This record gives sequence, C-alpha cells and structure tokens, in this order.
Amino acid sequence: MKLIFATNNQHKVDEIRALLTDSIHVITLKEAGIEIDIPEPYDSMEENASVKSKTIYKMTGTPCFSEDTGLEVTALQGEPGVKSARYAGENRSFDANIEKLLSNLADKPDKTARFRTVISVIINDHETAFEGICTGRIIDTRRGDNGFGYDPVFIPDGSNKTFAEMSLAEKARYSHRARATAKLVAFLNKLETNH
Ligand code: ITT
Repeated sequence: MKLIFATNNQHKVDEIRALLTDSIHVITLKEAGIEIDIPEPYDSMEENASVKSKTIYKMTGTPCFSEDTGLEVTALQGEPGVKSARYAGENRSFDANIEKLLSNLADKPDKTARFRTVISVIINDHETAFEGICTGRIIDTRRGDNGFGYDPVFIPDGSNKTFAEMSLAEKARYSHRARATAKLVAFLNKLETNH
C-alpha cells in the first residue's frame, strides 16, 4: 500500500518510517513533488490533523495521512498544546519554545506533562483518526542532542532519560507517535487482509 504522509517535518517522517511494516510505503510531500505549507488554523489537534490530510487527499486523490502533535503541560492548563510549534512565535524555533516553556514552569511545582498525537488517515474518501499519548514530566535543563522540539526537556514515565537522550528505537518504546502509529499500522494491515 502506498500512502502520502502530509507533513513538512522530516523528524516525524524518520520516526514513523522506522515503525512501518514492509507492505506500507510512505511517500513524503517532497517525494510526491508537493510544496505546500498547510495552514493549521484550528484550536484542536483533531481538526488540524484532519485539515492536513484532507488538503493533500483533495490535491492528489492518493491515500494519505497526517498527524498533529502537542505537548500538554498540567500546570499550564494544557499549554502549549495545539500551539506547540509556534509557542514562542511564528518563527517556530525549538530553542525559543523550550525557553518559554521553562520560564513559564519555573515557579510551578507540578512538572507533569504529556505528548498527544492525533493521526488522520484518508483512504477511499473515508477518514479515520487515531490517538497516541505519552505521559511524563518536564525537567528544568536540557539533556541530549537527539530528536526534535521539546525532546531535550521531556522524560517519559518509566525512564530516567529525556527523549533527546534516546535513539529512535528507544523513543519509540514510549512515544505518543509510536503509539498512534501502531494503531494506524494495525488498521492498514487489516484493510490489506480484507482485500
Ligand atoms: P507538520 O508539517 O506535520 O504540521 P509540524 O512540525 O508543524 O509539522 P505540528 O504542527 O504537529 O508539526 O507541531 C508540533 C510541534 O510540537 C513540533 O514543531 C515540535 O515543536 C513539537 N513536537 C511534536 N512532536 C514532538 C516530539 O515527538 N518530541 C518533541 N517535540 C515534539
């Protein structure tokens, strides 16, 4: 099965490709020759994931999926959440976003947080969504050079390493994205066996 992954984030592509079975071929927007910055205008990850996959499905008619992810911090009432990519401003700087997060959390004793991923997949005009959640906590200094986004300051429950101190395979043992992707893979494999 061939699917377009409607994202401009290469880190997401690398993480998801590492989790797919051989029968699922993921093509990036770049590989499909599509250059587009899809607006994410909504207040929920569900709606933003949906608009991304619908936009590409309308353009191509090819099965496709997208995902929207946010970091939801308890003491910040779920922020940055849907605003995770642009928390510190429109230039989408990972570093500035972490700086703002640490500063907003500095005087808060509760450091718990979770990542939430919503995947939207469209096949034969039919949309389905999957969610993946990873709970953990934010630490006050960066650790590690791997990954992207908020990885240097997030430790998932069950580990004492930040995501940025983990390999792709280690991160996948805990991550929101891996959990949502496992549901996508099960869904796609079931579709294949029913055909
Ligand atoms: P798309 O093209 O797929 O929309 P994006 O980077 O804009 O790529 P999102 O809108 O889902 O993706 O933004 C989510 C932001 O949350 C992202 O820019 C990172 O800052 C952060 N993020 C997402 N997944 C993460 C992860 O696994 N670890 C750390 N930070 C993550």
